[in-house]
Amino acid sequence: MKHPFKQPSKIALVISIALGLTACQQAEEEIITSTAEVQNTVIKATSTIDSESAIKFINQAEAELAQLSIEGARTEWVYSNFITEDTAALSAAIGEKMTSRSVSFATEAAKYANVELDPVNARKLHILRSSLVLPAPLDPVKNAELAQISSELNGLYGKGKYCFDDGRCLTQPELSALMAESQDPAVLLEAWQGWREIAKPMRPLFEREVELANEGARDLGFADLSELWRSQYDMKPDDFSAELDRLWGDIKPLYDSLHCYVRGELNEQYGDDIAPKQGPIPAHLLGNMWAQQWGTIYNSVAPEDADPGYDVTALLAANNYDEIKMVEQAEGFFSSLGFDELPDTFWTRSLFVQPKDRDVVCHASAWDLDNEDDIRIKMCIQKTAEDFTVIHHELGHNYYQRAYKNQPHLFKGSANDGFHEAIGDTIALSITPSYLKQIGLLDEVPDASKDIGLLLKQALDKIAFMPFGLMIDQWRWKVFNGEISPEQYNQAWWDLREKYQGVAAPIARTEADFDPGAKYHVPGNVPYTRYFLAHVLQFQFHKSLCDIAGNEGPVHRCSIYGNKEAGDKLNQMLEAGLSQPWPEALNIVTGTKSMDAKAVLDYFAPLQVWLDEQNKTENRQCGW
Ligand code: X8Z
Ligand code: ZN
Repeated sequence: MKHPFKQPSKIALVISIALGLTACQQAEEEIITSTAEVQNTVIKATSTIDSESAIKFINQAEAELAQLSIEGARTEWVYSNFITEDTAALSAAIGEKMTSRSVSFATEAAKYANVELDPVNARKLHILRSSLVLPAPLDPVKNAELAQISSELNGLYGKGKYCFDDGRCLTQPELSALMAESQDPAVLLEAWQGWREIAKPMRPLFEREVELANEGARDLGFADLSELWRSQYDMKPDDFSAELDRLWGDIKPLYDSLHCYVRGELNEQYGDDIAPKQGPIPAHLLGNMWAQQWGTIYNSVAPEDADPGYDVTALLAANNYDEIKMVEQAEGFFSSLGFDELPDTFWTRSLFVQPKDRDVVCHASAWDLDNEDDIRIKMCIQKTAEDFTVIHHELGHNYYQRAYKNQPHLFKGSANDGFHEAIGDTIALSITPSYLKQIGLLDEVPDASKDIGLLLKQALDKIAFMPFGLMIDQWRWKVFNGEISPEQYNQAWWDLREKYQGVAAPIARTEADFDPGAKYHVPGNVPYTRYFLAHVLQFQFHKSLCDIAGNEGPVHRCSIYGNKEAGDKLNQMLEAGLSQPWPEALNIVTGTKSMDAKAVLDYFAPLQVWLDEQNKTENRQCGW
């Protein structure tokens, strides 16, 4: 659901940029500026290009960013919690300021590119230069226009609702709940189509946003915004793209087997007219507004003989879990690993329940308001298994933020943005039956014969997500570099949805639609590849932490709950923040410096065998 890592309000979007931090985190979006005086000083002071002036510039920029990040975070927090014309204007104003300062620092940083510096300052310089995700052109009029557009796009998403004929107007989380619960294809189709209406007015704004941000990226010496986004991974941009292809190539056979199985089951449930046996799966039948995670249709596709027979949503209800109790339980997991409890202000300042009386950005996010201890989440929690996992996801951001709080400001971030997204998910992989029993939610741990059901449930969320996690930025990068023109936005979107996910729009779409805008991270300008990376990394982390915890059984049954050694190791990586290239951070927990899909494939190996057997027995023709 929601993002932000800080989530993304517009400001955040604009700024996160600057610091390379992760999208979901508020704090990361930095800010800059405060007085015109300071701004001028920075530029003038650096007219001599030597290491001494470079270091002086870096220190000055870092100090200013640290100061401004707090102003920006507060403004964005208020905007996302109270979307009105006034808070939108404040958000646009701070976005404009932050972007102008970030761009100024990035421009200045480029001048020192050839100066020899110690590794710490060289890294800080690179961060200053390449961490923007929405760079504005140097022209202040264009900067103001970009800030305005970015704010407006966020507002359109946050305020989005669809009204049914009977007068019920549903917000995004409410429509998502409907998509997860209903099995009536007509209702699913209406919710699917209705939500996408909110995105139509975004199209001209998005088009102009791309134009301006591309110009900003070029002003900074990048070919386009795609190159800038891909330059944030301690490797050459094209090598990063190749790395993604490599990882996806390893995972695709498992995805294909899952796709084949699910398509066959849906065909049995809905029949040939609604869910054909061949070709891409209609996107409204997968239990999720974007067909990105399919766990909510588990009951429809579960194996009769291996269903573990429990459902976390039902267990939460049966045990009277409300939104706060869900968050407390997630906090308890981190505490069991040795992390300090969340501060009182987390509980008093976070948003856990969707307010009835105002528009808020409901997409879940985690925030760090003061770069120290004022960490919070903002989430319209639904009392479901899915949101129980998302709570762990968000807290992962908060614990990361707090762990790196003693780093210099420019290193207050994750090793790369995929790391920020992976921490809470790693913890959530430990929500196993034995953990549920330990915390009193489950009476009996299902025996090993039920493992296929458990693995299938997990794969419906994790494996189904992977091509989606990849395709969003495959689309955006092509939009940024001009391979996809505005006249092709929607068609190209669906071409990629089909290519990667094997899903199709359930009704004809045209260029009057702007379906990418119906996904939070597009109007929010939050890079999305981070989630694909996180889905690989979390399995590597889980496996390594389970090894540290002395796990000897199958890794899908391992829970690191209560293991301080695993917690310690994890904390070491979190504390390092962005201070080292990500392979070094990865090495701390896993003892390896490369991302590798093997941990994913090993985890799901028994499922892959089972899926292939099922598909063979049913004589299914896989592929689309
Ligand atoms: O946006 C998020 C998080 C906040 S960073 C809730 N996620 C993505 C999404 O909802 O699309 C987590 C998984 C993918
Ligand atoms: Zn996140």
